[in-house]
Amino acid sequence: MAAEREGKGKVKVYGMALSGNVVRVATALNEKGIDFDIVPVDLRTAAHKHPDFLALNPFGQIPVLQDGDEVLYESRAINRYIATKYKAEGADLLPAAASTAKLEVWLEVESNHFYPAVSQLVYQLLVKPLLGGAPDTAVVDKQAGELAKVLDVYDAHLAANRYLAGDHFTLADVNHMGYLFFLGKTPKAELLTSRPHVKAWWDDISGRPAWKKTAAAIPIPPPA
Ligand SMILES: N[C@@H](CCC(=O)N[C@@H](CS)C(=O)NCC(=O)O)C(=O)O
Repeated sequence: MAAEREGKGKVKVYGMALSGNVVRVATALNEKGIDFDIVPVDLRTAAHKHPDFLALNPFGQIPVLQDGDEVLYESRAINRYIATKYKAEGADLLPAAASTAKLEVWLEVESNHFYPAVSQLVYQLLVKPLLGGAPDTAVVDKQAGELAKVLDVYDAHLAANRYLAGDHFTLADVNHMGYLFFLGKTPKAELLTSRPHVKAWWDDISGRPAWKKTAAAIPIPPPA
């Protein structure tokens, strides 16, 4: 454990392991080998709108990270904090040898292109049925079409790059993993498996021991 962490208590992640944004943070913490507890915040009971939780995140969204005196929201900012503060722990997610330019571009691509399409698809196909609802087929078709176009770009990029930032696994890969996992659990999993370079990338990064630990804590069966 990092020397800086001594005496500060265990890291806490407020949220639910069924949230892709919470899994994003869990992925980074496990890559760093940082022990943490998930403090349950159940969206189904609107716990994220309770005053106690709004005191941690006034936007009323999960995840929130508590690391000693530091209380942070916004999963991508949290992951940048983890990668920077604990640079020397576990996997270096911001390695000097990686292309900084590609790293920054693909962090933005995740947030602006991948996430908007995949999160809506996962919500319709996985979360809504778990909550007892039915997917809206018009939304599913539209978002599947959007995601297909986005993943075509990934496939071309990954044909020439082992990881998103080039030869090295980085924060850019980490930030995708939760939603790639959830996509793989939907009837639209072929969006992931039918693109050879995207599939090879996912097979590679999902084979990492830290990811296996992250996936094992998600309360749906791991990918076949
Ligand atoms: N930009 C935020 C998004 C967080 C987010 O959308 N969390 C969802 C769960 S996956 C949530 O709390 N939804 C409830 C709400 O928005 O009221 C982040 O990356 O942390």
